[in-house]
Amino acid sequence: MRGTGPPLLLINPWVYDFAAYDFFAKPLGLLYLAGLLTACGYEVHLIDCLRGPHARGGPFGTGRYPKETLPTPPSLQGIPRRYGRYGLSEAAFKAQLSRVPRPAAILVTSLMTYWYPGVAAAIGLARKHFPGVPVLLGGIYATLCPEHARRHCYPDLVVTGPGEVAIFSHLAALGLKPPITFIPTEFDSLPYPALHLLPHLSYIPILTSRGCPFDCSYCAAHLLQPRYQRRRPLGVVEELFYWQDCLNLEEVAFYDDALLCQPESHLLVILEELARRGRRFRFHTPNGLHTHLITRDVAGWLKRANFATLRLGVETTAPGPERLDRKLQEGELETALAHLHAAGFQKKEIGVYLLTGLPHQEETAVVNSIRRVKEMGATPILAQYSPIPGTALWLEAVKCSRYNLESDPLFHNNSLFPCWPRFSWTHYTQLKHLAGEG
Ligand code: B12
Ligand code: SF4
Repeated sequence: MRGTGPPLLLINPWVYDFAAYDFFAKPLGLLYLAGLLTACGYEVHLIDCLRGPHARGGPFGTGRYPKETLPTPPSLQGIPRRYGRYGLSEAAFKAQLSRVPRPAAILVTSLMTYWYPGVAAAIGLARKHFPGVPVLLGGIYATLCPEHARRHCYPDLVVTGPGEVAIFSHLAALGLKPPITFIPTEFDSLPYPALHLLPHLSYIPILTSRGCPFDCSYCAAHLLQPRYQRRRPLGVVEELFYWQDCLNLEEVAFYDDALLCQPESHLLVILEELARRGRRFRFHTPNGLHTHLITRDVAGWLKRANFATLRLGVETTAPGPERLDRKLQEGELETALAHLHAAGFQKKEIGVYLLTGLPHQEETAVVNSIRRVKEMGATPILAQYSPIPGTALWLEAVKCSRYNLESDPLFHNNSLFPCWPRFSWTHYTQLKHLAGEG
């Protein structure tokens, strides 16, 4: 939909990394802004550097991004992996820029802190193509490392935190007032994210809540979304119907940090209403679910509603005070898995994220967790720890890292295992084999 207001160009930049895969990864924050700005009458254009269709398709609409190998940054020399740019070729990006009318402002999003070279590259090229157009940078990297973003990506402005209210004052300061004034105060009052702007979308990314009531020491959720807010469950159902009708999609990926909180008044209401109205979707929870909230009732509903990719957020199976998460007590994983099995889920359908690479974590603890998860009839999946500035664990991470974490977000890359002093790829490959991933 074209607005009559000032034209804006929104950009989802490339990923620069050793590895990246579209495992239900879409720029939902930027799409929320696109939906809102469109509703306020701006003329919104989007360039998604990670747009599909992907070269090699995976299950349920996931897939591999095209990759162009690039020289490994000097500070990461010696890593036996190919560094590169994932997504559109530079030529394709430039071609897209030339198809867009000169915008009044460029809005760039950012995700992982260590992907900032992709942000800097996209901003550099966009600036060259549209000299003099102001560039606003927001998103996760911008929020977690605003100073670094200013110094290394050269936007005109770094915007931190949720963008829905802030964006209007920044655009107004540039003289770009919206034709329609609408300041959303609640999550429920937001227009839908502009999913239709993504070409070749193969699944619906959806948020039913923002933020998380827990506070695990390695996690940045409370820095990014300080307020825990849930949507009206029936509003979520309407959105799912809307996108299924518009885009003819069945796959749905939940992006919530805390999807299972108070399930009787939230997720179960959504699933019951979908069942009542006879619509079929297939659900995926690439972000881990809170294991201790999986009751018999919840497990039954997850099965009936057709959840195909289940991921449980578990740091370690070891009990004790040294746990860093604040969300799982002894015996709770066993109970949750028993409910999931009783509901009919198979071992291969239940992925248990085990966090590896934490400060002071012994490899033997990971080995034990892998074995324990397998014994319990689930599939261990290794999730590598990425140190994040501002989190409770950050200072400890800085102290014990092999890298100078404070000097460059490139060192936050989870593939480096920056906080394991004796990390070796051979050991890690053995762990992956043990987990059955290798
Ligand atoms: C959903 C999610 C995923 C999804 C998909 C992510 C994607 N889009 O690609 C999946 C499950 C695939 C995923 C995977 C991973 N994730 Co993740 N993920 C998230 C999560 C929970 C939500 C992100 C999101 O979509 N939020 C919803 C939208 C609405 O919010 P938003 O993007 O922040 O946008 C708002 C603002 O930032 C702002 N904004 C955004 N853009 C712009 C632009 C402008 C101009 C302005 C003004 C404002 C603005 O306004 C938006 C609306 O309010 C965050 C935690 C969190 N709570 O944010 C972690 C998080 C981003 N993930 C993280 C990590 C570590 C990972 C993994 C490495 C996990 C692992 N160990 O294996 C992997 C790696 C992914 C990969 N592809 O390689 C870390 C980041 C670490 C870092 N160093 O940066 C986070 C912060 C979680 C944490 N540990 O604290 N993730
Ligand atoms: S429960 Fe999950 S989202 Fe919430 S603080 Fe802990 S790790 Fe972060």
